[in-house]
Amino acid sequence: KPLVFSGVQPTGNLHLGNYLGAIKRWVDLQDSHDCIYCVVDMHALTVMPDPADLMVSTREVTAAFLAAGIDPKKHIVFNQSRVRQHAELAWVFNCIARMGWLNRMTQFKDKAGKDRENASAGLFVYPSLMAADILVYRATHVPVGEDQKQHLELTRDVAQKFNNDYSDRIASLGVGVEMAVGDETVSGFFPLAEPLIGGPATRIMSLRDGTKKMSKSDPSDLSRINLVDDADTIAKKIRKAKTDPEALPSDVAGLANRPEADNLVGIFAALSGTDRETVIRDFGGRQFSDFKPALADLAVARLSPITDEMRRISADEAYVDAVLKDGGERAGVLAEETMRHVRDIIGFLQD
Ligand code: AQP
Repeated sequence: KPLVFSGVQPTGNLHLGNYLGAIKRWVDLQDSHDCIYCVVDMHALTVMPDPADLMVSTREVTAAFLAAGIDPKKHIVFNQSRVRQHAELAWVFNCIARMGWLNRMTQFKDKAGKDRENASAGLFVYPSLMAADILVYRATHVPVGEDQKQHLELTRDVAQKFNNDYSDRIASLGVGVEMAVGDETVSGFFPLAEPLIGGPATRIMSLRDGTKKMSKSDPSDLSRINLVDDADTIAKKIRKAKTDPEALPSDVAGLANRPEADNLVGIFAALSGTDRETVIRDFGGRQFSDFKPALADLAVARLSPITDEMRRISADEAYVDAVLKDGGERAGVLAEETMRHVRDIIGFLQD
């Protein structure tokens, strides 16, 4: 079975973008794949959260995974810092990745802002750690939102450079696997992991500005629907969502250059498990005053059971901690298996 890895940072309230772009799709992959889902607390450290907040968020994100339907017995759910091999492999990858590659990362540019000199070095090398998260399990598929595409490309570049730089060692130790690269079949140690980016919700936008992605760090709470919002709050945020004055178009082509309309239609499609075409077939020509209440009802119907379940699970701290501990132990075994090979390949002496 192909192996899936993905993660979410415990840096605040999870929102509809995290749910539709990532977590909901993780749930769908459970039957067909072996999955490792991670609360990436080491990534969260790049913005130095308050320690108490980090602990609360780590448990909350775990509760969201479980409430959304991820089965921690069949699959692995854990917090990243428990498995030290992520940090170990990230160091190796810091020595593989080139400054020029990291300099091109748009997420670093966005998050560091103008004051680059003051950004943490951790924020700069974030993509090396992300590559390590995936490759320490030699995962082949990574379901993420569109915003992570560039980081996934860097992960493939790191894997490819490692495979090339150490090709002789990989061959002499006999630890390579055959993989397809374009039309060729090549041998390498790390797979070139594929991003799974698809469906109507790859990039959910802010409810206040259809050109900005919905994000945890947006100062306006009205810009996002949080997974912990109650029904009234969800309905209010959708009612207040920015729109243009036109009715919905009669075909999807009419959504071009109408980012707010496109976003709300995409959210409806993702929540109802359909596509933009179906939503436009049902609502084309209707005013937002008709569409928004239908969207609010749908969002409440889909999210409320998850929110309730999240609250129930969060209240049982001992259970959440036990899930993370068990997942961490199982992940640690897999990660150590990879790292023993990596240490041999690069020439580190070990027992
Ligand atoms: N708006 C979005 N639409 C679709 N997918 C999204 N994701 C995030 N925002 C959207 C996906 O959610 C997963 C986890 O993201 P993360 O929390 O690890 O990182 P992030 O992208 O930094 O999340 P935020 O909410 O946008 O946080 P800030 O405000 O800190 O930047 C990823 O798969 C991501 O693609």
